[in-house]
Amino acid sequence: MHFSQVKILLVAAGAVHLTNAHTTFTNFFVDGVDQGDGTAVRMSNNIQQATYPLPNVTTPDMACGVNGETGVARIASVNAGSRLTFEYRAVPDVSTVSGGVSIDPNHKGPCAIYMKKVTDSSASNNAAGDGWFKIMEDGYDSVAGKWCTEKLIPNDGHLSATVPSDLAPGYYLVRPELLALHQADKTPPDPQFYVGCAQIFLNSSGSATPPNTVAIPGYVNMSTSAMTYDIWTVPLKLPFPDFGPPLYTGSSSKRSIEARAMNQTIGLKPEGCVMENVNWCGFMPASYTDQSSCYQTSQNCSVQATDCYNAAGPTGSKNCFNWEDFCTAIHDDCGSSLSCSGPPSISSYMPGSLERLDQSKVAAASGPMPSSASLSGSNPAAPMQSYGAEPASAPPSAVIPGSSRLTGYITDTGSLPTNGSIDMCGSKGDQTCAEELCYTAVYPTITAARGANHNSGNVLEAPRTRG
Ligand SMILES: [Cu+2]
Repeated sequence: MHFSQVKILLVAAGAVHLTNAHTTFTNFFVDGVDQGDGTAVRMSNNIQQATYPLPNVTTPDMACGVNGETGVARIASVNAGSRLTFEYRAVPDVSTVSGGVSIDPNHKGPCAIYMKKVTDSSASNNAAGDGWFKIMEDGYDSVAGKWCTEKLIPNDGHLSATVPSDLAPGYYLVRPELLALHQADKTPPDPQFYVGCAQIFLNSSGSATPPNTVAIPGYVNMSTSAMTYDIWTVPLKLPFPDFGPPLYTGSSSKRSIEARAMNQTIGLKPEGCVMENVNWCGFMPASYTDQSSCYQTSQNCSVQATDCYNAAGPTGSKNCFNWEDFCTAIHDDCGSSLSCSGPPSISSYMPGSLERLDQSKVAAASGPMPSSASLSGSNPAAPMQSYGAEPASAPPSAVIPGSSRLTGYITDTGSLPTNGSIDMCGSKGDQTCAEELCYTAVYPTITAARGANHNSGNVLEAPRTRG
């Protein structure tokens, strides 16, 4: 099967998704600045089922979703009082669809955002249990006649909250929650939760510890009236029976002078990280001055590409393609001359800069907000430590067609070359290229290419077990 055919199937699969679109939390913005797809996000690593609702309301996965007890490497830096915006997508890898939707319109129900203070938000096994407090909730808007989930659809899947400005500094998990109630009136009732977690470090001069926390799971069970609420009754029985702890919005006048100063030491963008995809970082391969060292550099680059694809997950491998193109340039360099030197500049291989939200639009489109303190517009000094390397003038993120990639290595996904030295050395007329070096340099890239295809390849529609 050729890539062009794969691409068509991908598009078709995306179209199928649109009619029965589940959803998942894929990325978040800090004061309107996108932190990157999957970056500092705990989400399911099951590419086929990442958008599925949780199977019941008492599973430990209610805390941070499937695989939610597994910490990821990165932690976003957030200032107290910042606006956090969480993006939900029906198709997590936006490079496989155009004009993707956030959630099926029949998935009507409330939203909320919770936080939990932890010792290290990148550590594993700290999500389920006590300590969760609520900083945002939105149920049914009787003026607009819309559920919170319905507001996500025209709002690019975005759910926002302001971080209470008096919270103590430190590491937190932040948990957006959607509850779809379209099956809650059925027998048996089937309330469907969509949750995930963002890993953050909160810079704050506050010292508050919210008094009302709950355990997740445990804060709801099937006796909780909202779990069986009938959204199809006309007229609706209002008010909607909210659940969970009371909202904590803090108070800007409650700052303590005894607050401990605390700086983020974990989860920062590593020194020397020149390209990112999800929580993977690419590091500049060693410089080279001759062909032998060039192939070593090429191999290092390809191994990193493989790591990138393997770490990609449901949001896809977009930037891994960029990295692989960079590796291809290095490899071409090795074969082009007996006195090669490099690596070449990476600048023309960099992905486009990450999205910035129009904060005034975000505020206008969002539901009730716990605080108006942060609505005064975008903050150009927003935490950009994660993405400082990217030029501000770069074009917006481009969708990278998988079909145009990797053709230098393989043109048919159904066959792997048995000899890694084919073409890559021979076609360069490079008589001195040692086959062994060439093989090890090329082979990881081919592996990576196949990984890329798998990672973005929701070609087979996964069976839907729940509506
Ligand atoms: Cu669904």
